[in-house]
Parts: sequence; structure tokens; C-alpha cells
Amino acid sequence: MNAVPADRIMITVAPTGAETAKADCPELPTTSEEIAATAVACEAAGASMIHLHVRDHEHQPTLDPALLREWVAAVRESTDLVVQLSTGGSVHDPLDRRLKVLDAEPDSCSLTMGTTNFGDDVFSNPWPFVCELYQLSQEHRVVPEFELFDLGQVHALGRLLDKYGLPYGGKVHCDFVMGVPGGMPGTADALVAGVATLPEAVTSWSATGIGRTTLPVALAALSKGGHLRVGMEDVLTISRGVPVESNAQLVERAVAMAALAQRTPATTAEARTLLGLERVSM
Ligand code: KMH
Ligand code: ZN
Repeated sequence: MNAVPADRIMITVAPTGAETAKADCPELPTTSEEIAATAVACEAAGASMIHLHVRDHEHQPTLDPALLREWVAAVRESTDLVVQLSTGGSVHDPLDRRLKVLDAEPDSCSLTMGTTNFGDDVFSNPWPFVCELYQLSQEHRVVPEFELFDLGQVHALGRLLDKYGLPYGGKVHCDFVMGVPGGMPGTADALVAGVATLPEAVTSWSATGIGRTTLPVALAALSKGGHLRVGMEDVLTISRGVPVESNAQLVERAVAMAALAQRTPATTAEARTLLGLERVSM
């Protein structure tokens, strides 16, 4: 495989999430048609991967297998984006249904490295579940993106890799999800501490800051040479009090920030190389 130039930045868009209600934010993409249009616009703006939380026909978060497949197909039919399905789902999703997400055959899946307080709720990721999901990802040939909500989870990633070896594809990509109430703060100091303790096997990392931590985390990630995740899963304002108009607007802002740091958006092919993904035949 060709080497990816060092200045490339992989921009992941997380367009929907499981927490925001469509009624509160009509711009949130919650149907397969809206997600396809969002994917097209975000790919054109410079994204190379999409992190999907699927909604049902009432716009509620769902892990319905048919809808998962429908959304994966909708993105694949309209773009070349790397398709990542969330296995985190919503805080209300049972663990056994979250394990079934891989049956929808995404390119990648999120895999959170531990349980985290999540506002007033608990985002449950007990160690046996993490181990089972990781082994399933290896069997299903799905590339995991390890989600790190707290510094202890960085250490847990090392334990997981020591016990079960490298992911499918041989690369190790993780994403710092910062500023969740209950997780690590969305600060440059926390990011620096996290990056300093990443296992040696990690080959790439991105970061995202929730809500008002979006900009500090993005700027810190750029200065540390990381990749970026942006999207309406993580933030709903483009500046203080001004609602985000679209996911593409957030991707465009990430591209502009990256340009200041002399970074060029990775193509989807480069993102696949960075993640160790075989090219998906369409
Ligand atoms: N919705 C959060 C409870 C993931 O996608 O894997 C979990 C989450 C992480 O968003
Ligand atoms: Zn998510």
C-alpha cells in the first residue's frame, strides 16, 4: 500500500448521535435520505469517515438491524466515505444489541474502552463486554476505532491489545472524546496527558470536544498532530449562541482550521490506508 503523506488529516463527521431530539434540531439528519445527502456534502467538504448512529422512522435512536444495513448502504451508494457504525448507541441500549451492530458489516465500528458517567446517565462498557466486542470485530473483519472518554481508558487500550493482539487490518486508531460531563475535560492539558500515555501500537488518533470544548480540543489536536472528528453529535452551535446549520459547515470549519496548521484533508483512499482497511468493493 502507498504511504500516506505526513500532512494529511483524517476528518471524521459524526452527524447525528443518539442524544439530540429531531424536534429540538430539525437540521439533524435522522433518515437514510438525509444521511446520504449529509454524507455527500461532508465528503465534498473534506471528510473521509462517517460515524453513524441510526434513527428509526420516529427519529428515535435505534439498533434495528435492517435500519443499520439501510444506512450503511445509503452512505456507500452515495459516497466513498469510510462507514463507521456506533456500537455505543444510546445509554439505554442493552449490551447484547450493541454486539449485534457488527452484523451490518460496516468498515469500522466505535469501541469504547470503559464505563463512563454520561451526564446524569451511565454509558456502560464493562471489561468483559469490551473484550467480547473487540474479538467480534476481529472475526467480522471490522476495524475498531477505540473511543477514549477518560485517561484510564487509554491504559485499558494497552491491556486489550496485550491480551488480544492487533485489530483487523493491523493498525490501531483511537479517538479522544473529551468534555463529556463525567469523562475527561476538553482541555489541551488533558489531551496532552492522553497522547503521552497512548500504547506504542497506536498508529493514528483523532480528538473531538463536546459542546463548548469543541474548539479548544480541535486546536489542541491540531497542534499535537492528531486527526479530527466533528459533527452535530458533538456540538450544535457554530459560535456562542449561533446554531450549526449543517454537518458540512462543521467539516468546512475543520478543513479551514487544518489549513492554518498546514494540513491537507485525507482522501477516502488515504483514510482507508491509515486505518488498515481493504478497499470495499461497491
Ligand atoms: N451515545 C453515547 C452514549 C459511540 O458512538 O460509540 C455513546 C457514543 C459512543 O456516542
Ligand atoms: Zn457516537
